[in-house]
Amino acid sequence: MEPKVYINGKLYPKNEAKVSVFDHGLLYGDGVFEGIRCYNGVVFKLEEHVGRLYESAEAIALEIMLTKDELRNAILDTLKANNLRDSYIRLIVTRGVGKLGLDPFNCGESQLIIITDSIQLYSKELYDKGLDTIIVRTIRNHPDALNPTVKSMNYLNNILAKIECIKAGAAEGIMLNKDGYVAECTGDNIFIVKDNEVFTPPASAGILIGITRNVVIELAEEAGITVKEEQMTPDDLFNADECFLTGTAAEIIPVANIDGRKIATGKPGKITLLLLGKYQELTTSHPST
Ligand code: PXG
Repeated sequence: MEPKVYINGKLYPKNEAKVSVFDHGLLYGDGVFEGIRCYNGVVFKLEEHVGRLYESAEAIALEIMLTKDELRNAILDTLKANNLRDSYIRLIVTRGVGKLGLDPFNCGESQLIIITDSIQLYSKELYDKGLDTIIVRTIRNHPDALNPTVKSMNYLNNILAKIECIKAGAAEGIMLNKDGYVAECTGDNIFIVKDNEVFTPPASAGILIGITRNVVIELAEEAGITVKEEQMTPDDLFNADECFLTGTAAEIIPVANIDGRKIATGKPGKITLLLLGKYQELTTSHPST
């Protein structure tokens, strides 16, 4: 069966799922998006992802033509039409079809696209071994210029960082903010463990507040582990006992080394593995519907 893509209330076969070249999403990267996982027929953290999509849209003065309820139903219907129980769901809301020129208010209605597919950011082997990473020179967007809490279609900052790390042969790039503090990776949040406490950069470091990040903080606290949101420097990373990354697609993945420097033994650490186990319990323990 050919995959079907939802565009503005209709399902199209994958090859016929197209948007106009005059859509400001394409012309100017003017839009917002979300990435969500469905595990065994249950959409993981659906409320949170839908909530963040509406907040991102609000931040760029973009109206989503559906209510949150209608959007949730559209997601579930698209999964059903594709007969999927395990999937990566990509929501995209573009500014809509307009004229050349920046003015977003000459565009028609915003366009809503729902793609249900799969995504694998890192190979299975890397989950056991940990990632080779580098600190990239591309500075994370200044939060006062383009707020990284908005999950916008403007990902050039992250793509430039990704190009840098791929050219250097690394699996992921760690981005610093304009003050030299650690922000996040190109598409994942970052955590370290030091003396049995968990640390992650705060919102003020200029990061996307990852939904996986929030789940991991909760899981750690439930396990009696102290979590601190604190500014951290590259030295804090090099001196960490453990380091791992989080994201909807990546889930939790250990970091083996940064700029060629091993994190402790270079093997996934015990708190990383504990949290990974708890995360997997959460994503597999849902009753199937
Ligand atoms: N930081 C950035 C910059 C991200 O884009 C995360 C952190 C993790 O957030 P969540 O909420 O997923 O825990 C992201 C996640 C895609 C895609 O193509 C999306 C992301 C990353 C990589 C690919 O849908 N966003």
